[in-house]
Amino acid sequence: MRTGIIETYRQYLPDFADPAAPIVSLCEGNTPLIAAPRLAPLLGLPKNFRLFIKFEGMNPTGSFKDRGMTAAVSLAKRKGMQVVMCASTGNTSAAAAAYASRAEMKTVVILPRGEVALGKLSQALIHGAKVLAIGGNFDDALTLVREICAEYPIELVNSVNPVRIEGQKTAAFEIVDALGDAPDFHALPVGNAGNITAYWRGYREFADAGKATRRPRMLGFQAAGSAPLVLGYPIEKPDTIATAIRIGKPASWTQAIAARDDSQGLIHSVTDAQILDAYALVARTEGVFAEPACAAPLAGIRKLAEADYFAPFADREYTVTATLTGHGLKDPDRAVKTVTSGIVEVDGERGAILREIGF
Ligand code: AN7
Repeated sequence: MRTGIIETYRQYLPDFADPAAPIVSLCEGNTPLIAAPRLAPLLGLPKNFRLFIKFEGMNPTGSFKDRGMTAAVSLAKRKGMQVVMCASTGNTSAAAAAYASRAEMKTVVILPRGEVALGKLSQALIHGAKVLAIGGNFDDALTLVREICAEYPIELVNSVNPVRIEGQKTAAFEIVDALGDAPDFHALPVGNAGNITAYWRGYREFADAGKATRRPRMLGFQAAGSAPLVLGYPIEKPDTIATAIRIGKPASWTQAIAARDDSQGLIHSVTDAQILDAYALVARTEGVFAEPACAAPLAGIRKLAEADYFAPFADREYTVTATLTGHGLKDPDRAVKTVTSGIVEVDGERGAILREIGF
């Protein structure tokens, strides 16, 4: 039975050591680790590499944010807070609104106007959040949220709230539990950089606990028009079709660089065209529909493979895991726009249909 990440991993979550303290959960986590044997060679991975997709779109609100939000909202409730607030490119707002509703709390979300995928917006609205759309971008929204939460009794539930990272590290635990060890490489999209921070912590903790014999190289990928960690300076006007990761000043900058360097990994960028290619490819070859930002790590693996990055690792079988952070249904417009073959209008009779499908 699904119990949610806090109950499953309580012994590794010091904030939740007391089993009597109530938690707010939607049975998040326990997401599938899906083998991707058809996609792996198409991305150019060598034959001795196995690729797995950690599909975080299978969480209750359709993204990895639920892991952090069960933790953040549980603590806010325990503290007696009545309102939670976040800036968001969409997924954080959906998760905050869902968990806060369950906790009988109010949610205020600040979004970049016109830049949030419809699925995410619909979630925040149906859960009853107060949705405020500003003219600025995500970074501007986060600055406002930080200022307001510092002065008023409102719980900030962005990943600058440390318990969010604690919740999100459980995804790395699940991967180790599923594989029996840590992978050799872990690829994921990077926006505000909370998740790469969380995974690295999770992998380190499970290695320290003796649950894994190794720690993976962390491979982070940003969109080219929105790649401050790659360029080494903040971006004032980040731009990419992957709206989830359109972030120019990542809050967890230092931690992301530490994860990269301590793991002997890298943070690279991929173009929107490469992202869209990988987005369609994983859907067609493996049946996994993830939102565009999630394709960044797949596009990144392909780019690395083309540059022979994996070639030196030839002495044994290697495992790569890639987190696909959110569900494709979050952004259906993008899917419809991406597929140029589109819909064929046909007369509603056998002959016309058979002609169209070549029988
Ligand atoms: C699908 O919802 O920042 O590097 O406000 O929605 O931990 O920020 C979302 C980020 C990757 C980047 N994939 O993760 C928000 C928000 C998806 C995302 C990221 C996000 P971080």
